[in-house]
Amino acid sequence: MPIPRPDLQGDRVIAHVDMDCFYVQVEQRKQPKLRGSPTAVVQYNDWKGGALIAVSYEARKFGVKRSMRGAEAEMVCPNIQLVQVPVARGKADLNAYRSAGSEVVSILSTKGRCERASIDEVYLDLTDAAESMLSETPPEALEDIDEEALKSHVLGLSGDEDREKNAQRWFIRSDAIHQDKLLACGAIIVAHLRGEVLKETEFTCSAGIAHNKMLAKLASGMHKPAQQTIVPSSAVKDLLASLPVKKMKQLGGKLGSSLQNDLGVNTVGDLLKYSEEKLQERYGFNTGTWLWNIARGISGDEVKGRVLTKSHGCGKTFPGPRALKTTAAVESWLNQLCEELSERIQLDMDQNKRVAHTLTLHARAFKTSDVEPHKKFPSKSCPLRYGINKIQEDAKKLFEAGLREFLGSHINAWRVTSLSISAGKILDTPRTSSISRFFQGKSLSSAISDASNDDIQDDAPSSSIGCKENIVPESDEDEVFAHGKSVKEDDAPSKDRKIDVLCTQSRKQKDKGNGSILRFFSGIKTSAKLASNAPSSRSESHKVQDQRDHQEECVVDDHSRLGTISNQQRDDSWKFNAEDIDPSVIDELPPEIQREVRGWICSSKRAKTTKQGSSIFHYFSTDDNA
Ligand code: TTP
Repeated sequence: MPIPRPDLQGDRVIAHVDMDCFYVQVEQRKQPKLRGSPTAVVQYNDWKGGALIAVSYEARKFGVKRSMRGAEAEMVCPNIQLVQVPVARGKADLNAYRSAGSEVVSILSTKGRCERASIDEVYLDLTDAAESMLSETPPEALEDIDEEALKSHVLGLSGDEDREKNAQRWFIRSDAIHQDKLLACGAIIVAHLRGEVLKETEFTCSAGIAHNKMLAKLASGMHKPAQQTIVPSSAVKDLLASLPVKKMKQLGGKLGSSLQNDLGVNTVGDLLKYSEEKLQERYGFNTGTWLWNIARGISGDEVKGRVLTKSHGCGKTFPGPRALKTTAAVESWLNQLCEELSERIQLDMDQNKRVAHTLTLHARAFKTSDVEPHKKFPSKSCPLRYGINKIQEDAKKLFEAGLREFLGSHINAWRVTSLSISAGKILDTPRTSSISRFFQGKSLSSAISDASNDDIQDDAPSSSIGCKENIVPESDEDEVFAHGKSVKEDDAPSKDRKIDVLCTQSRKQKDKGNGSILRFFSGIKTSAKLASNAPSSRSESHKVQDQRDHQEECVVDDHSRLGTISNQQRDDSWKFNAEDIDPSVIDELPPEIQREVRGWICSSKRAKTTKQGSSIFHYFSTDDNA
């Protein structure tokens, strides 16, 4: 659901930069002989020459469109060069495009906060850079303005023929309002960045420069390729007046349809007829205000400082006769998708020290009889466990859970037409090798517990399957995770773990993983001991837990000691035999944590005591009196 955010209109300078026919450019860089000729990138598939996923601007002139297949494109443009997407594991391998996107991001992120929005687009917050430029070298004082900047399309300026002259005048107008001067500075910075991108990567890109993300995004696509468009505040009303509502982000679906069908609102400008109260009455408080705002070009969405992907996903479609009919076929494809996903999250962990927490499966399917023809295959999530086999195992369980729900009581044959698996809720791990810090950001149980049916959660349905990389996950993925962890794990620990977690009534939220560190050492004879004093040395795990879940009283005990525990007793420590630790469990951890744990186990074996003050000590402090 859209959320309105206050916007300090005009105070920000935001750019949206979008690469031009991106996959084509990546292929043209690989094969320079393709430059300048009509080219399209085709998805791996031999049916009618495969589906086009990127089309060069030269080919577009002939009427070649992304919706075409290779054979159709050849009919309208006989000279077209069709380049196959690289293939790995029987599906498109997007790695080359991903890293090309990263090259661009590393250049664009040098002038301000940068949010990577997809494989080939970013938002930049250039407010500070523009303010500095305006105070130090305002455009009117510049002898030469970047030629590329002067070619900008400035919305609201009249006369196409004198566009450049008008733009030049607009850039150097000394009586311009502060907001326009800021935009002019932003446009000069963007032109410079685009030049750098071209020089360093050989890729062209287009950009929109405005006072917020929504307007910048709308503008970046208005003049392509290799051009930029500026949206001064004075031009916003006209820009939105004729813009079809369905073109707006978040209005492409049901909300947009309802606006059209129920209110007769076809353009964003039509929304101006409705008061905020009326829109709130109809669509609820937040959505109503959001709609009222967008009709006026108001949007306070921030550019989030994020240059890495927010999720990793890989999918495969099985159109027409290729639809999958058996669980064995689904499993075989899932295994391949999971292999790729596992490699990518592992690489992310190694390179960026980030850990993914949620595994989500999306599928499209239909039943061969026409019962419930509109029923969708439910998307399912569970905590993500690292390791190819575990991901494959969990993905299979997610599919089975989804299929059961999809089929319901009907015994029916089914077909799966697409499958995708994604890793979301990716969080940083601290750079320092500290297991305690690692677990702050990670519900460890997600890495070690089975994706039992209790862990499997419904996920928001997605239409994201396809070849375009989804950097930003479904908006409610975080929400799903927040509720997604099995509460039962803590409520009813398995017998062999011999661990229990007691929490007081005042606990507001069910614990998500408090005992997880204990489960980590699943083979251990844990002898939880309640320390009778030293609350100041209260275990770090509990501090973390307290911060996370706002729980006021929560202690770890072993089964033999279940009972009420006083505040004084709350400090917990427990004991284990290093020899009892299952080494395969340690293999699941990130390498630097593994090293720390192994080092600690060795020293523990040697000394039979753990050094006070070690970060690990806080979790696994030994106590011979237990
Ligand atoms: P887009 O930015 O949507 O398009 P584009 O860069 O090819 O062309 P434009 O100049 O009009 O922006 O997508 C970026 C890349 O993502 C595109 O080159 C190929 C890939 N892609 C798919 O694989 N499938 C899709 O359905 C879309 C929309 C894109």
